[in-house]
Formats: sequence, C-alpha cells, structure tokens
Amino acid sequence: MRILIYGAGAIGCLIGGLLARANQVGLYSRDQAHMDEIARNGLRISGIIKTHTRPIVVGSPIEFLDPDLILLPIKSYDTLNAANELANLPLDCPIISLQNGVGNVEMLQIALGRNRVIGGMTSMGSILKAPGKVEHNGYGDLVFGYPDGGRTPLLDRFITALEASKLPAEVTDNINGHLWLKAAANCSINPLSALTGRTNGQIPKSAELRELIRLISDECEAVLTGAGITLPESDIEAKTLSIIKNTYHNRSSMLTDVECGRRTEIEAITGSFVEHGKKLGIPTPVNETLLGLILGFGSRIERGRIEEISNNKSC
Ligand code: KPL
Repeated sequence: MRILIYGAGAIGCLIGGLLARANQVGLYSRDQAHMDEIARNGLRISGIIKTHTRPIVVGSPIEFLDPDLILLPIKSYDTLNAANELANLPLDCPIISLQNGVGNVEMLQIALGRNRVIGGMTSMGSILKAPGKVEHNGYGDLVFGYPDGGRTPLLDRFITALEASKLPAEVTDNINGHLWLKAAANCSINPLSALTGRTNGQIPKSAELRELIRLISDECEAVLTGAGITLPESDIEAKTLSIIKNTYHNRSSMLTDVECGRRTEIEAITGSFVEHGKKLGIPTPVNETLLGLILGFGSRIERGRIEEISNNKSC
C-alpha cells in the first residue's frame, strides 16, 4: 500500500517505520532535523521491536503522489490546521485520525467530509529519543473504525498490512467508545506522569497516585454514563492499569511535552471530561484540578522557561 504518515512523531514513526518494510510509506513532519536525519540515515527503531527502515521523507504532503490513505498521528491541537491543509489538497483518499483525546474525528469530518474520515485508537508506547530514533516501549490496542460503523476493502487492506508488519490491529463498529475509553485512561496516566516525572509504570507505585487513578476513573465513568456513551470495556480503572502495565517503561506523551516545553493535549483529554461534566451537571473536581495544574505549565513556559528547556538535549 501507499501510506502517507502526516505527523511523523513517536507513534507515526513507529507505525510508519514498521509498515515501510513492506509498503511504500511517506513521512511528513515539520521537525526538520528529524526529517533530515531520516532522509540521510533512515529511521532507527529500538526497544521491544528493533529495526532500521527507510521510509520516504517528503517536504510537503503533496510530494507523496497517489496515497491509498493518509494516517494522521498528530497532536489534537493541530487537528484544525491539518484538516484545512488536507482539504485544500487535490486528494480524495481516506484520512485516518490516530490521535489522543476526543473531538478530532468530528473536526476532520467537517473539513473533509463525513465518509472520508476513519477513527483510530492506539495505546502502544513509543517515544522519540532523538532525531530519526524512536523507542518502542509497549504493545497496546490498535483499533480502527468508521464513525458510523462498517468496513471497506481499503480498511481491511490496511489492517492486513499492519498485521504483516507485527502490529496486531482490529476493526470496530464502536470507535467512539474506544476513543473515550482511551481518553479516560489518559486522564490518569498523562497528567499524573507529567506532574510527577514518573514513567507510566511508576505511577501506581505511589499509594497516593494509585488512589488518584481510582478517583479520576470514577469521575470519567460518571461523565460517560451521563453522556450515554457505550464503552467497549466497562471498567475504566482496570483498563488504565492494564495500559500502564503494557507501557511500563514508557514516558507518557504529556510528560515528554512538559519536559520539552511544548503545549500539552490536556484540553482534548481531561478538558473534554470536565466540559461534558459541566454540561451534564456531573462534578469532576479531581480532573478539574489536574486540568488547571497542567495548563499552569503553559503559563510557566510563556514566562520564560524556554531557554532552560532548549538546553534539554533530548527535546
Ligand atoms: O497514550 C499514551 C500517551 O502517552 O499519550 C500512552 C498509551 C499512555 C502511552 O504512554
């Protein structure tokens, strides 16, 4: 297949790199040093799966001609810009959102058309170690589905390509439920790791943080029940602990974001639960506190931590 990865970060490079062994994969990212390194020396994947692959580096999405599909593993706050850019390209292939948080699929559908967008959810653990170097730190779900359910030969071909690349994947009729469940797990893992500097596996080692996982999960469950969202698995706390176990050595994307002075995805994750809770009259005090604390990192960065952060060589 010809697959364009629009947003070649930690997850995009892991999936794109593995697919590139048997498919034509284009990688696009605005991180120039990262793209230059892959163009010169290829992409190195270390950790659980180890490999060295050579995806095609493109300087703009349109350089990768006639893709069968475009995979979008981008930050949730970049969705609108990407949707507008893709809407202006002379392409009509399906776009697969593989993002944290909720609301991304709907935003893409407005710009690109209802039937062109496929939702995706992954709980794989991966971090970008340095330009051109990705570490695979854990297996997890890889689930895809049309917002209205159903499947197409193209989606089936993509699933087959993933499985042939050592990436077990499945199709669901309830992608919305999968996205909310994953977001509920992220409500615990991401802010708690970002605020404490702990890897995913270290979070529940603290009795206090373990108790917070319970409280956060209960709040998320109340909101989802109130909103009438059907989850693929009903126990949010158990799902969170299972993702933590499977990505034990991973540093969450939010921890990496605050360490590198980048904006976080807290609004699309915790913010979505707080907002729905408010609309439904369901209190979410723990999530609301975490939302405020993580947003506080943003203001610290604006007030001049940039120089200190830019000395951090892993960013
Ligand atoms: O989604 C993740 C993230 O870091 O954003 C998990 C699956 C928790 C991996 O760390």
